[in-house]
Amino acid sequence: MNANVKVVERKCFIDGQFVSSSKQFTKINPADGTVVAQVHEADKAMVDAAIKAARRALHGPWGKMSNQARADMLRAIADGIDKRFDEFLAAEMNDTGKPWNLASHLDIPRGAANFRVFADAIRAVGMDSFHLDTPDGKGAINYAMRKPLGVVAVISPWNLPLLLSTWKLAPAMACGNTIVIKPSEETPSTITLLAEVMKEVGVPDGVYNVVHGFGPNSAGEFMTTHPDVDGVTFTGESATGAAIMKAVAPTVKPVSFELGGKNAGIVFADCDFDAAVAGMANAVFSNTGQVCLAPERIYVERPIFDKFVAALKAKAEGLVLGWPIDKTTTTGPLISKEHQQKVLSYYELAVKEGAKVITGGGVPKFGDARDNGSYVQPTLWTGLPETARVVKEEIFGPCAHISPFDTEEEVIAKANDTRYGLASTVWTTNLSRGHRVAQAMEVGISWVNCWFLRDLRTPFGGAKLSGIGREGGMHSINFYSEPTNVCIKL
Ligand code: NAD
Ligand code: 6OD
Repeated sequence: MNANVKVVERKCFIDGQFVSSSKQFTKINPADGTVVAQVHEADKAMVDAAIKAARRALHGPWGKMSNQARADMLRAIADGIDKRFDEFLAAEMNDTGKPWNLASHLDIPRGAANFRVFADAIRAVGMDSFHLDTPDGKGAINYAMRKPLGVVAVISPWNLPLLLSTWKLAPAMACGNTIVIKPSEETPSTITLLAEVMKEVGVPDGVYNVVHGFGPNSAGEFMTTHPDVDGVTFTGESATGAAIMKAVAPTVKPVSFELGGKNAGIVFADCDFDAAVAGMANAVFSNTGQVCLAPERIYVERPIFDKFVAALKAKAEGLVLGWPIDKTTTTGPLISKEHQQKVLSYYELAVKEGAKVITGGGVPKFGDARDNGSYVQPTLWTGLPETARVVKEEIFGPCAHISPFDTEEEVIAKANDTRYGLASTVWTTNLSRGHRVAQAMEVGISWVNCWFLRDLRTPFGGAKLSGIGREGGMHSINFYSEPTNVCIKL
């Protein structure tokens, strides 16, 4: 019932070659608990070799290539992903248990689109130029040029593996950097397949290196503490971001961090009700709730509260928890047994904290191999105070707590009463209120009457514990380049 039952080897990719390691770990398909891959874990020497290869490549043909030529190569990579679409799709589904519907419409197409967007962006960039008046009246001209940051370490999470890795790889490569990437230990496959594409389209050896492994005392830490890495771009948990910040401090590397969230969804009584219910159901349950942008806190204006809770409950109960390959499946498993245990611990905590369980709260029973997987029931609660841990902490599962509110001021204060600041989604047909509330959110991304609608040129990132810096369009180009000013006395 899986997309591909063969156990594959996922090797590291260093200086244009696939490299084995004597130390390996297994990757489990979370839909049924079967082994899908043997992954070669990079030791310290392999990480060092990858960083050295990246350093050499920086000064090779890649470093001398025009922006136009690099943009063409990025487009060729995008075409290469498209050509092997089914292979990428099967690999992503086997690693994550994502439903076919989601991976084929979001993860793999965005993997290719990220390269095309930054191929365009690098062709469109300009730089500052200033004329300076000088006492001799002759003046000076200043112009800034962009150089690559250098060797960039990319560390990515498991929830949208190809999408989120290429979201960083593409702009970094567009700017002429060389890469050492460590995908999550849970999702080694698509980033390894991408190495084959890089080779096929002629990306020079050493430009793209893949090291597999974990965080502490493994490839992640070896990369972040390495003195010859010039910048770290990371997506993952806020606590991991804090650990990486400490690790990079002695060598003063710039960081770009996209971290966790505890996002608010706000539904006003004047909303388009059906659109709001459908939109919020998608936002809460898509990718089994494993989206950093998902609203785990929903606030609904009191006059429509009961009706909204009933309608969202019906949506949750209409989800199809199935095999990833089945095209009718809407909801797959969580990424792992470990994550399933974490989410279930919050399901228990919610009850202990006094929640009313509107739907779900446990593990579904299938009577087949999916019972060995990591599924949980889509779950909704009401009745918790704002101080409850379930309302404060990121759960990263298919669940949300729903509270009523009475005034705009009240809901803005509640939505912002969190240490996170990633995203929000507001539902209203009142144009002024839409702007007002969206602007009042202390977040990096504020949606009105939509969620996860992306224009890849716009700034993306989080406030507070949700991140440092912004990526997207010029924001990415700015992070991945080192501007150098040239001043010429006339
Ligand atoms: P994670 O932080 O556990 O792991 C992310 C990556 O960091 C993995 O590759 C992991 O091996 C590595 N890592 C772990 N410890 C490390 C260390 N000490 N040094 C170096 N590398 C280390 O996150 P996850 O569980 O893979 O992903 C889920 C989290 O990511 C959630 O908190 C979610 O909100 C967040 N996320 C944020 C965004 C965003 O854009 N803001 C996007 C997706 C996911
Ligand atoms: O769409 C993107 O570019 C992006 N970074 C999405 C992040 C989703 C978090 O899970």
